[in-house]
Amino acid sequence: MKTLIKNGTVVNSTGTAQADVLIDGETIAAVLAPGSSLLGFDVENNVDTVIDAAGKYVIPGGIDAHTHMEMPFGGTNASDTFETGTRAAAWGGTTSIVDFVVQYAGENVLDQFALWHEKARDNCAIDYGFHQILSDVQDSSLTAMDELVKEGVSSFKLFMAYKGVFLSDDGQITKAMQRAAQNGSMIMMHAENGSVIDLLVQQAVAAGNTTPYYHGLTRPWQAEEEATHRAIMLANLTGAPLYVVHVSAKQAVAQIATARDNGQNVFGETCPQYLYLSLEDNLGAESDEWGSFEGAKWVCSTPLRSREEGHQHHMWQSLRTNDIQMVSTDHCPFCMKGQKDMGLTDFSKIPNGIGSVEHRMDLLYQGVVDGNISLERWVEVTSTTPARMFGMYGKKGVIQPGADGDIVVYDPKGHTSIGVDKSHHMNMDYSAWEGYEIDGHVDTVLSRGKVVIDDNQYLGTKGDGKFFKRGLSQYLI
Ligand code: DUC
Ligand code: ZN
Ligand code: ZN
Repeated sequence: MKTLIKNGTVVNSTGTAQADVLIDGETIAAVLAPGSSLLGFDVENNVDTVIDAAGKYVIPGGIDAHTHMEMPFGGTNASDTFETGTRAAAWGGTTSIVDFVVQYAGENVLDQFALWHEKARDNCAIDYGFHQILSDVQDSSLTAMDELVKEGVSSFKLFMAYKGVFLSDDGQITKAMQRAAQNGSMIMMHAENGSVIDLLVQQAVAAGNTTPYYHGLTRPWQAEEEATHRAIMLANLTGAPLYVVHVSAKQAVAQIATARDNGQNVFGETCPQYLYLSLEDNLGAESDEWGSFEGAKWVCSTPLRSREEGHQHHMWQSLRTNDIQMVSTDHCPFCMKGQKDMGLTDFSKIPNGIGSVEHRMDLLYQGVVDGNISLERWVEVTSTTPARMFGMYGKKGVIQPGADGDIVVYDPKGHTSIGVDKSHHMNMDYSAWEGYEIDGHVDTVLSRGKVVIDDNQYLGTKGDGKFFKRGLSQYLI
């Protein structure tokens, strides 16, 4: 099967050019000068399919490097399965995800890795890889880290919060970091001071402050800044590279920027919710059927931050200046009915998470329209950097010969209205992005050369997506 995408504007993170893209089977064969002829050979009349991308952007498929499909968490499971979540991702122009294998205390890391393969295999609409969560860091977990690197899992997430669920203490973190420094893998950190948060939560609930708004108030920016600083110091001590996930506080960004300025291998990720949404959303609206509990729709950790304090503006700026390197979603969806409502009388029982896997490319493109980032930076933070950060670049994250045919044809003159009755394919009974209007549209999506979305139709099949083995981060020397 040969496909030609002609007349489009090809946008890579390195620049933009008018070019035609030839895909042979699953792989990009050539990027051609417009007109589709190669050494006098007429390409257009020798392919099976021609996609006319005139007036549209042709970009590498999005890579969401932080998702939690069907994750057991908060007394329930994230509501998107690998099947529903990856299909929704495809709808939104994301052609790869990196999800997290979970190891809770006492569990065996390699057993969990096998279990997650079972969950994902033959179910995904797009390609997928895995990071590994470590909670207690047993001796067997350290040897498993070496094994997993060989299996293409080259990044390990640790938590400084969620005591009794995920939390690793500083000694355990240091041990895992020492191993990462030896085997070249990346340490990913959920950086919030869990003990402080647990105390503030207990005090709030005891005082009768039980609405979702208190979720944000009991996870203050100081708890994020302190943990970010501590993680950076432990990484400095051990020599491990550090990737701080879901950064939401401007003070945490400053810690990351300082470490980078000092030459340390420290990287920061933010998410669309920290660019657009705010703590005030956790107040909910009395006009909503859920009243103030509506605020539960936006309960996630790290929490949304106060708009008055300017975190959102600062986060866009940090993306522009590369103090923050990339944008993932932390896609961890829960329905209001039967899941979020477990915390109706106590915010601490609301499962933490927001679903955005479908909308990340659009929401970040709106940042281009609004003048917050350039077109090339859009591609960089949503595709190229995730590919390089997590050892996929060359096959993913770029339109060049030899890369996988993961391509999105994006229409800057199109429009996307987000909401449960509009564009919404995630398995959730609400949208955290209800009412958002995007000045652009995902027209066509190819996953390894196969058209999976076209003209507002899903044309793929579950199982199209394959597991990919990742190499070490391409940001490290
Ligand atoms: N934060 C969330 O909001 N959900 C899943 C885990 C996490 O760290
Ligand atoms: Zn986290
Ligand atoms: Zn997460």
